[in-house]
Order: sequence, then C-alpha cells, then structure tokens
Amino acid sequence: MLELYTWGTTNGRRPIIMMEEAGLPYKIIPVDIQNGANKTPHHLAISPLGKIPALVDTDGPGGQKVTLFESTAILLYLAEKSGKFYGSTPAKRADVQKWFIFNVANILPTFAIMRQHKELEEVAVKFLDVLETQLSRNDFLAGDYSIADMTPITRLVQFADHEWMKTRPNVARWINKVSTRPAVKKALEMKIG
Ligand SMILES: N[C@@H](CCC(=O)N[C@@H](CS)C(=O)NCC(=O)O)C(=O)O
Repeated sequence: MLELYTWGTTNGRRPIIMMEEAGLPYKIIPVDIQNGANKTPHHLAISPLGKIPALVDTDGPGGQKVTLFESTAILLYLAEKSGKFYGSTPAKRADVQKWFIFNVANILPTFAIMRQHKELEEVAVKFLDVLETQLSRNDFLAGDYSIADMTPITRLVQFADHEWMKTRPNVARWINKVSTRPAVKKALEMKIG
C-alpha cells in the first residue's frame, strides 16, 4: 500500500497526480503543517526536515518497505514502480528526464521564490518562453504526457489566467489540457485534512 503523508499545498498535491494517473491505489494521511503535525517524531522519521509530502510504500521492491521525501523523488519512484509516464523507450525516457529536471531545477524554485522576489519575474518569463517553444512543437513537454508535465502543473495552474499567457498560447493550452485531466483535476481539488 502507498501511504502519502501530505497536505493541500502545491508540493503536497504533486504525487497525487501521479498515483491517480498511474492508477496506483493509495491512502492519504493528512499532516496539518499549520499545527505542527509535520514535526512529530513519527513524521520526522519519514521526512527529516519535517516537510510534506512523504511517501511510505509498505510493498516496495522485494516486498521491502520504502520511505521517501521530496515530491519529485516520489514521482520518480512511482514512475519506476508503475512503469508509466516515464518514456517507453530509452530515447523517450531521456526526453522525459530532461524536461523533468528542467522543471525541478528551474520552474519550481523560481516560481516559489518569485512570491517573495518580484524581480525574478524576468527569469520566470524566460523559462516560460522555453516552455512555449517546446509546446509549440509538442502537445506535451516530452512528446507524450509524462511525469515531466505533472511536475510543474500544480504551480503553473495558478498562472492560467495571468497576462503572461496571452502571448504564450501554447503554455496556456498545455495548462488547460493538463489541469483538466481527471486525475490532475482530482488531485488539485482534493480536500486534504
Ligand atoms: N522540495 C520539497 C519541498 C517540500 C515543502 O516545502 N513542503 C512544505 C509544504 S508545501 C512543508 O512541508 N512546509 C512545512 C515546514 O517546512 O515546516 C518537495 O518538493 O517535497
């Protein structure tokens, strides 16, 4: 059984998208980060910084229990476990990994820090232009829908109506297409805790 310790935040919803998309059965364990439930010895034993999301797989490889923190490491684990959304050939997998890491290294930190530092907007817009070019040639970031699309959507969906999208129609189309997939919609709207 996959047990996801999480809360209703952008990082917290990311693994839900993948479990829904891959059809993996899972259980949500709400961890209220406002009341310190993420700093209990039990939670710290799974996630050393006391952050959500964290995942416990009671049936990992060889029947062993696996515990994970970092939402993007959880996505990689679930992609390996399910064999889904991770590129069906070595070349496609390399493409997925390239776009997955582009998002982890650039989009996620920039959009997170941007809330505090307005000047980073210029950088964010540059990254959006990279996405716009890629999405003008492909329906999804790595060709077929994959974990590379799941990674940034919980953050970028909040920019769906932003004026930036007026001049980036392919990013706008992609946000709409990904965020309205039943699994993504369910993860974005799920009431947690
Ligand atoms: N890089 C981490 C970030 C996790 C993170 O920052 N989680 C926040 C909620 S979105 C949290 O647990 N905050 C509570 C705290 O740090 O005390 C990931 O992607 O999982």
